Amino acid sequence: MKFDIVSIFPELFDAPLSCGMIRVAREKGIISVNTIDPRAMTSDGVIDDYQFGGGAGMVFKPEPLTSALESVLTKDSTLVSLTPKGERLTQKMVADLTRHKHIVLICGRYKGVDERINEIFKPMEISIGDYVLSGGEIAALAIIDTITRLLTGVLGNKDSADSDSFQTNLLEAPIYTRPHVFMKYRVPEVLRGGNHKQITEWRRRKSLEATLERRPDLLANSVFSKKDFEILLEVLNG
Ligand code: 6GU
Repeated sequence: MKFDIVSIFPELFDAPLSCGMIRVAREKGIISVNTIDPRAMTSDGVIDDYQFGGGAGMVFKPEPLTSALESVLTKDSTLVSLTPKGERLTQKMVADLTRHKHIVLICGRYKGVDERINEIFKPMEISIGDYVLSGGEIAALAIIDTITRLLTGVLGNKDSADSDSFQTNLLEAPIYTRPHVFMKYRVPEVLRGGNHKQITEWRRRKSLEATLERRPDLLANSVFSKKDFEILLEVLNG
């Protein structure tokens, strides 16, 4: 998977792309990441201007972005523009994006990019949530991170992606490691008993409880067994 990031702050990506799983994926050649600075595509260094019609906030000029995009786009590219106006990113979208070969990420700044960039290049417009970032860079990193950890050979254990919250539309059960008593707080006995059927049931119950309590909206897209319904009813009835 190849990523090209179009951003006026290429240095912002140095540390995040040099740590942990992303670093390993780059070292193994599973992903490659390149940045393109639209400012370097100008003769005067100017990449923003006032908006037609008036109003607060500057607009990302179309020419430097177009030059940057034309320098990286091929027929195999998928173009993504990071904007709070975009479709909100979900794990399903991330899973779909793993099938693409080359993803070009446009990091908007200021009030946004000149609309003609959307008209000409027709990018997928993606937002990472209902809040406003000062630019698309952190969102681009979220996309690179979420895609990369799903690519084969990145996670040590394939199961750890399969059991993720949102892959199953349920939040995960609590997890513990040694020591089994810490500041008088004990690990639930069932997890130490070695009965795998009981452990699976306990985790399922905890998942259902947590999801019902914190993210009931997710339950609309979860798949339930008859036993799950019994557990949910029990929880609802206190
Ligand atoms: Cl993709 N960009 C900006 N600027 N703010 C956001 C966002 C993107 N997603 C959520 N907030």
